[in-house]
Amino acid sequence: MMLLDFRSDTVTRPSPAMRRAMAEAEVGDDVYREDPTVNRLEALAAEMLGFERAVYMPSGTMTNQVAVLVHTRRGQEVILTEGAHVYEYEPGAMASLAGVSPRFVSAPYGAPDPQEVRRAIHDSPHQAPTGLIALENTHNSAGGTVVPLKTQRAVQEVARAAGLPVHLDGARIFNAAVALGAGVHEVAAGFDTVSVCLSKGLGAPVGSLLLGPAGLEGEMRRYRKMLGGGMRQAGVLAAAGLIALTEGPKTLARDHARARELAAGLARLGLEVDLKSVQTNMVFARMEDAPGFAARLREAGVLINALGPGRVRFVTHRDLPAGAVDTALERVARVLG
Ligand code: TLP
Repeated sequence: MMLLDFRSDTVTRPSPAMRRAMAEAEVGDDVYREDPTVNRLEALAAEMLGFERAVYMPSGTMTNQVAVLVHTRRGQEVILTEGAHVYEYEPGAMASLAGVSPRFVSAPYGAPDPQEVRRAIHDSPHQAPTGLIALENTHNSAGGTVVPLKTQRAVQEVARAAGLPVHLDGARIFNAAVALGAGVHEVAAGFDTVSVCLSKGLGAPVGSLLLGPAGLEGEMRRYRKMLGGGMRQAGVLAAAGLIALTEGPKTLARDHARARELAAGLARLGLEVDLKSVQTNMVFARMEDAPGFAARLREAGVLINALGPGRVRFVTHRDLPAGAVDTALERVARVLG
């Protein structure tokens, strides 16, 4: 029986073209800025996303945390949307590395009310001062939902008025752009820094980029080195990243269509799926014993993740074989008895 892996789009393996590019990559010592392939990847990403600079790092956790480090001082607060990856799934890094705490605002489908963001800003001697505001697009724990550009702009205006920087966790910014029918530079516009992952739906084996202004580049590189992300001959990885950046976005619309099909099928089988939240490549279902269901489904040949006790997540991606959605639905039906 062929296992179908819906746990995440991070499970994708490098394509044959990536493997070839990796084998043939021109390399140098990237800590000296001498890796030509990394330099090309950073220049291309900066151009595509409309930023002065991009810095290549091993993971989206590192790009997010370096952003927190460059924007904040110890003791400050970071305003985040509820469920934000930068706090919920980055093992306490914000507190432990930057010494900052989160202040959550509610965010239906990942989009906060800009006025609530404004009210969450602190600037008094009695409270932790706000140092940063961050959005996430697409918003993972809200369902892989797309934050409208209008909401992003309104939050950016609130931030500007208060003199605060705004970061975007754009791990899946290309999924957001495809779903919005917008250019990726439009989704990235107006933020001080943006984190973009190459190793999710775009298919690279490793790597993320932190985009920002030239004035922050030195700090971004210093914190990357401090956290152990100075990678030397990283061109072997960046070569796959270049293909991910140029070719990867082309298959995302298909991933989204498959997620919609899967969601409709799961709903037909009686699972509690909020179809309105199925906007990109994720499908969440609520249930009583999520870990138990995930374990039984694994026995039947479908891998998924339980996110907490009451929710499971299915993620579609480029490495799912033809017919994967139908087969997965058959196996789910069998498990449901
Ligand atoms: N998310 C992973 C898990 O950590 C949940 C996944 O399988 O979805 N931002 C967002 C919005 C993410 O979803 C992720 C990864 C990251 C940042 C971190 O990226 P990595 O895994 O490269 O550190």
